[in-house]
Amino acid sequence: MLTLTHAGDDPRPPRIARTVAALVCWGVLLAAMPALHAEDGYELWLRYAPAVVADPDSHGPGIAQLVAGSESPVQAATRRELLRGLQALSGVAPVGADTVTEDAALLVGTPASSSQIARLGLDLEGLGREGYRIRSAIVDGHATTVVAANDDIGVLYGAFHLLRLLQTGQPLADLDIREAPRLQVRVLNHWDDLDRYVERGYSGQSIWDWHRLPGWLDPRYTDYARANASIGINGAVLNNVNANADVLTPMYLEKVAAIAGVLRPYGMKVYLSARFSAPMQIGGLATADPVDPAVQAWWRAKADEIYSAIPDFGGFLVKANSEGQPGPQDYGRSHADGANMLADALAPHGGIVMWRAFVYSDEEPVDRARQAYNEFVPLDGRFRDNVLVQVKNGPIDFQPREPFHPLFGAMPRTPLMMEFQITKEYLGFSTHLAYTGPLYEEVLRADTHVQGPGSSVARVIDGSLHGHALTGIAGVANIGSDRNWSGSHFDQANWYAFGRLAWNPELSSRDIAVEWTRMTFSNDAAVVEPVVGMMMASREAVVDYTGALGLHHLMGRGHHYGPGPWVDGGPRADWTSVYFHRADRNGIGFDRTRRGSDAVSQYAAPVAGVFDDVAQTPEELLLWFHHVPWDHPMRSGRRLWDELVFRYDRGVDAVRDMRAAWSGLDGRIDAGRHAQVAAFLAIQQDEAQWWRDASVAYFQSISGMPLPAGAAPPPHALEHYKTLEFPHAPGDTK
Ligand code: BDP
Repeated sequence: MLTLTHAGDDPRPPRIARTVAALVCWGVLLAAMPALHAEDGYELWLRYAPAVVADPDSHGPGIAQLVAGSESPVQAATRRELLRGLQALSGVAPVGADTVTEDAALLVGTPASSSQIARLGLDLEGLGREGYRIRSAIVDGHATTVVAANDDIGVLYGAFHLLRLLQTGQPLADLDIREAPRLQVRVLNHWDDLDRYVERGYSGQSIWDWHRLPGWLDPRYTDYARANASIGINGAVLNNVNANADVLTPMYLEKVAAIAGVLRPYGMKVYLSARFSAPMQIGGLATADPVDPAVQAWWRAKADEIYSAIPDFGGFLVKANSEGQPGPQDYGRSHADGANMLADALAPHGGIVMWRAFVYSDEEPVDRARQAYNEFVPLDGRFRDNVLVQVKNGPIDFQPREPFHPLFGAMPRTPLMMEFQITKEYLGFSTHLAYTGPLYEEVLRADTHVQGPGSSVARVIDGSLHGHALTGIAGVANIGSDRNWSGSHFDQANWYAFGRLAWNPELSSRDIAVEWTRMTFSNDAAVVEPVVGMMMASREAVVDYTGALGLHHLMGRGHHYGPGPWVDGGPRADWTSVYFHRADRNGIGFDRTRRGSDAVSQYAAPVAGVFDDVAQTPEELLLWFHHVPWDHPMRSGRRLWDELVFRYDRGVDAVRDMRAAWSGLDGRIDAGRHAQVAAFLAIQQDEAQWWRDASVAYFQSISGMPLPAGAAPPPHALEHYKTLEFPHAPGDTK
């Protein structure tokens, strides 16, 4: 007999109660036991720590029997993960079986892999390959939890969802979950070089051990794939956008194929950053002109070669004619010409091109914020169907706060994918606690108004606004060889949040923080509440102590470590801070209104109207769009200068509050992780203070205004801050 249960039914025979009681006892027992090994962050959010059962009655059935195939590599990975998770969470390994024959069973598979699932007749329509359902059901008379999908990979994603429910202490009773990703291509961009240096990386070397590949497959690659699959990330661009053509040589392609083999059972494809001039560097051609037949033939042959080694290769990511990288404009051709040439080479194999829109003129630009829009909007509709244009979240460069990029919504005939930065190049490297979930959420929810209210950036990239089938999102990875992967325990949350929002860009960053905290640290409310409170306040704290009110690009030159609001001169004006803040005796801010650079006009009329009007512009973006006098009245009643100083101080205070909250958790979090976070918070407090003092000293030297009452004068003269040097700061461009 196969029946679906409905909320309120209680089909469980008494035996189940015994199983539940046994499992709950185990759970409670294990929760009381100390961890068998020291926590070092390696296990990420997949620790599968025995759940603390606050209310045993609400815990629902445990899982006594596991019915999961292992015929395909994906099925085998799913089964392994479930066994590992269920055993660790409950202390009892579920009994494996071919069909459901007991209560408290877990049945996972597709209608093709399991006749019991086929007979359930679950509606799997519209779920695609990657979607899934999780359903409480009676299968052949037995109370069962079913994870079903159209394809093995959907089952794997569903299995991770189920494990997440268990890890976060949620009941397994009366489940009826239906999930499918809103975006198709959900990839990490590794800015990793072939010598294992990571550009803007703060967590050690690249995880790709190129020299030892393909002979040595570091088990870390499998754990990387597991972690990504658990949040639905389905691809990785293995090498830096500032690309070395060598990765396309046979020697490296063999290594790439080996990585692809490890990632494949977890639903991940590999992609490569392609250097546009590769036909010259490794192909012996005299040109890389995209209309040259020999160049086109070279790329076609290269694509054929790649696909013969990696049949499911994802495609190319390209940074062209940007910051000195070669590109089609070197030959008088457009970005579309370049992208289409590569797209044509990949199309027969089903590959895609992700062509970056992070471009700004080699000449002295009028306003760097306008450059990408000016170059790309005229190309709308001219890209092949297998091209995604990859746009950074804001018009400058991953700053702690930017308005959404004006390209979103402005290219209706071209699928645009989002590029977020997970590595914290501009938010304190890996020592500052800054949860980027709220930053991502703010951008995704921003309303472009291009088709009236409700035209969110999320709806631009998920294809629903303009009817695109191909959709995607990329995150610049913060992953390295550090034992804890991301350089700090809290930076793992940014990888996690990226994946969850890539799956569903309308999730709330707070909910994601709660989930992550429960899995990473503890289900204890006395931990969850303060930790989530810290996380949710943390990004705004960074904005405050590095430069609030829409200030941007104020960091040290080159390495981007610490404050540098005085940075001027050098090769180009738009690589300086003074270009962006435009502070002088009379005021501060970049006039991007219609009276200024007119960047506001790149937004749809209702948005442009708001940004053009100093009275309507949100104060968080005031100095992004307006140059205003130092005594400009603010909503707080303070004048601008006083408000700025107030915000610098507020940022430092927020870090102090985070430290206090964290020290209150001493004893509730394992000693190793607690100590490292505490030490990093101390670094953050010092550096927040440094940012504040240096910035206040600098801006005061320009404004000539007295410090507001109660504000402490910077302990050093401005000159002191200006002379600090950091010659070996990590992650700098080589
Ligand atoms: C900037 C980084 C630089 C990257 C560039 C990019 O400083 O290292 O190469 O972005 O995205 O933020 O291409």
